[in-house]
Amino acid sequence: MISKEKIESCLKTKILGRKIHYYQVLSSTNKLAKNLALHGASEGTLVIAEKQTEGKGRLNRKWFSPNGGLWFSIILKPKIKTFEASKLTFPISLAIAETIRKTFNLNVEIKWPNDILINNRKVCGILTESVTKEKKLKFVVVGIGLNVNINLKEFPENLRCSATTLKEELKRNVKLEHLLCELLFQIEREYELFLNEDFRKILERWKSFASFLGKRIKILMNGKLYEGIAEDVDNEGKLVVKFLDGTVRNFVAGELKYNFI
Ligand code: BT5
Repeated sequence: MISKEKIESCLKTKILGRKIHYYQVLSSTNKLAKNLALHGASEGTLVIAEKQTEGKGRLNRKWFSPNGGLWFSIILKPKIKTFEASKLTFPISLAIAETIRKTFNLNVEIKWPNDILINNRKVCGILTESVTKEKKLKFVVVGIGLNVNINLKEFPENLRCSATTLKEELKRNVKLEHLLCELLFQIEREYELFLNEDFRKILERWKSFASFLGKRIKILMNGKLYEGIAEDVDNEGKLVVKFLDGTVRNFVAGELKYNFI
């Protein structure tokens, strides 16, 4: 069980998690966080659930969220242009990857745009949802799903080959509250840098986790499959792909695959 008191006592942040909404069971932390933000919840508000019954991925996909994981959402209110909100996944995924590497000494990778992988298997997903009013960015809900103390055999069969958990990798359980506090601390740090610093500097560090760069990749976008070399991620966060005929295209979104045979 996650203890709200334990979270409060290990928090080192200034704004993230200073207001906590804790639930044993919730449909989706992102859904509730969005609702709270629409009703005026402050920046940094954290929604966390032990278990989600309708955990959401991107494009209405489902996120498997049983007991033992960290399923949480944070409300952010960055003073940035609406089109820049999609860049937020970069400081967030960088903070998560850095925390996992530093805390557990695990070899972690980031797969564009928003997956955290260990040994080529997904351990964490991020869902960023922006709400705008009259074209202005009102708030962003960042939802993070991290597989922690879960055995792989509890996963639905179709995910067992593509997913992993920290417990599977470390062969032990991890203290959820401590890990959450560390994650929030790093996320806040990277978020502040994102607001005050050149995005390119964050991207540079992000790229050190991006082992797909330079590799042969396939990318599925709007039902169409493209194949080429992942050349770079540009300063807008778009994936630059060089096709076999030499032409280059920048992708805003899509499903990336690499390390295939
Ligand atoms: C994501 O979507 O990776 C974003 C996941 C965000 C989940 C968090 S949990 C807290 C917050 N509240 C929510 O309701 N959501 C957020 P996407 O890139 O679309 O990946 C979804 C795909 O990952 C699914 O279609 C499955 O193939 C796979 N998947 C589902 N559950 C998984 C899990 N627990 N671990 C690894 N892979 C999973």
